Amino acid sequence: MRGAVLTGLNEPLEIVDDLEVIEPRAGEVKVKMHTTGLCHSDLSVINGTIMQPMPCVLGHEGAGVIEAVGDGVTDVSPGDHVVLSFVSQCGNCYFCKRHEPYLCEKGTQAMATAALYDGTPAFSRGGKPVTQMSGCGTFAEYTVVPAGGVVKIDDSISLEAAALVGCGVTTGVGAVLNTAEVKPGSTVAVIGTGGVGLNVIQGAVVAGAEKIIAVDLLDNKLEMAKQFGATDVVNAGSGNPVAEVQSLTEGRGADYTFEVIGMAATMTQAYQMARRGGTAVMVGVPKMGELFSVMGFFPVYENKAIKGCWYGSADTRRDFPEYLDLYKEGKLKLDELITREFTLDEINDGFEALKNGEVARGVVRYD
Ligand code: PAD
Ligand code: ZN
Repeated sequence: MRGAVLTGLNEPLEIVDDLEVIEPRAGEVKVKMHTTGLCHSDLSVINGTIMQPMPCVLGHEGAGVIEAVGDGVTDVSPGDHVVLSFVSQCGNCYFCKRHEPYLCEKGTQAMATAALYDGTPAFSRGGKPVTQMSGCGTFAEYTVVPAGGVVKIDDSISLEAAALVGCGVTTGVGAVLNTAEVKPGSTVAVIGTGGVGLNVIQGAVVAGAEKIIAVDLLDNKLEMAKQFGATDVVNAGSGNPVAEVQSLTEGRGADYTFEVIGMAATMTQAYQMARRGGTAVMVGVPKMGELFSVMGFFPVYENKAIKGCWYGSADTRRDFPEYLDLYKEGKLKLDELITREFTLDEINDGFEALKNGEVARGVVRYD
């Protein structure tokens, strides 16, 4: 079958047609991929910001149809439409039992090793293992994942729109509703309004935020931000974005701020843009080893919280259907997030478009 494989850092993905995938074993499912989104985290694996063992089939945001299930799988059956979760839920570990399945021990191990629960990946080429990003590997026509790594969805929902729920939507909307628990009437500032940041903005609209300030370097992204609900925009390239957010909030700073880029400098800005008693949420994934600085005095004196946000603090079984209901009700814009569609052969062009800031989300369709 066909797939896109990363064979070396900063190399274009290699489009291959000799990729093999195992049949699902006990507790695993095989998915025929329909659509996959191109997320900045994939780009971060390509450039070494996020480490995954290579060769690796990238892709962690996708939707498709169950092709086969292994022994003991009862939640889904062949023909079911599913969204893949980039942290699978085992249901049994310390975190799953405490309703923090986004931290699932087995799911986290699968993510770190880019493999299934037994440590081996589903893919191979010429008899040699090929890993699967985040335990998913959605840049292939078929993938095999743990049963707790898929969530069944309503057949009537477009699989293109549903694919985005696998990462960008769940991370962005969840950062607002689950991680920060933004209160109605609040002021929110979002630094970085790409595929994930736009979902923070629309999450803030759902939460009833009154003022939503979008901060980005690109005017086209700030235009998109307005379409997704930003009430004010700040171009970070022209002036001091912290001062601009302060002046838009009577000098106080925002109640909640979100860093959605993954850079130390903007993490510090997110901290500084939050008001006393406010909350700064870190969503972007910085390069390992990068430090961000906040003077020790301030979180104390300002009674300010710094929160990390992994996968929108999601319970995918609860949140995927909820976000798709909001989409059906017209409260979440998913179709509008897809700026361009690419074929698998064009996937490297898709990443160029993401790098250049041309797209909110690009997607690859497999039909
Ligand atoms: P994206 O490339 O679509 O968006 C990033 C945006 O940041 C773009 O619009 C840029 O123009 C903008 N930007 C860049 N530099 C600056 C700056 N200095 N000031 C203001 N704006 C700037 O990426 P994305 O939305 O797909 O992903 C964003 C980050 O979120 C990235 O680090 C990704 O790895 C991370 C992510 N985290 C999780 C999680 O679970 N925490 C999940 C998914 C993605
Ligand atoms: Zn992602």
